Amino acid sequence: MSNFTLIIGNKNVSSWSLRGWLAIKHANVDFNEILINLRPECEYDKLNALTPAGKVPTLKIGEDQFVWDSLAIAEYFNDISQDISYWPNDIEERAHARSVSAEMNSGFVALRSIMPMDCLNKYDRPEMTSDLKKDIDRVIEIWSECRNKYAAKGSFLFGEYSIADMMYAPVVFRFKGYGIELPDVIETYCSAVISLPDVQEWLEECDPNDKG
Ligand SMILES: N[C@@H](CCC(=O)N[C@@H](CS)C(=O)NCC(=O)O)C(=O)O
Repeated sequence: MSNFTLIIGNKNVSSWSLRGWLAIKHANVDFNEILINLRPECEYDKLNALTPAGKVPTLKIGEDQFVWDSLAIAEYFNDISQDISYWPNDIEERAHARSVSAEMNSGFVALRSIMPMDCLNKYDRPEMTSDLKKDIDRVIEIWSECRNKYAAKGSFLFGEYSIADMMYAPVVFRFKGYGIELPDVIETYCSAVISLPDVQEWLEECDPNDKG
């Protein structure tokens, strides 16, 4: 039996769960999953009984150690994974990757609330409020800058797949699900994320009846 249990929400709609799940998958470790239904009604009793912060994703290590918040989970697997890359090696690039990841983790409130992630279903383009437009423009700015700077190193934000891509993967599904028009360079980046084997495995386990 594995030492790791990842507690997550409904795969089709739980964007933070997707980030934490991509982080543990990248580590190539065995893990158990516990699914907590967040929709249509949140199973608060189960959520609060199983997680210290009442949030998914939460990683349980052994019987009594917990790591919560998707970025903390990703950092934990970075720390324990000797030969697997989670951040760029270069210090300046790593600082850049950490900055855009932290920006995702703490911001983009309009994008998150007006365009909830729903991996499998399609929705009409929402009304473009100034806050939503600001968030979408900022994501496009971040991704474009990264792709322009690091394209020679690979297909992802910092060339090689990193925590930054895990943090922004749910935004790829938001853009696709709500038909947001994107520059070609961003379309290409979105396709690279969707083609990742780990992302494809997540999609296979999504239930389209779980609605965002
Ligand atoms: N910043 C946190 C956010 C976690 C979060 O808000 N998760 C949502 C589900 S996607 C949740 O647990 N909601 C239940 C609640 O807030 O009661 C992370 O990165 O993990």
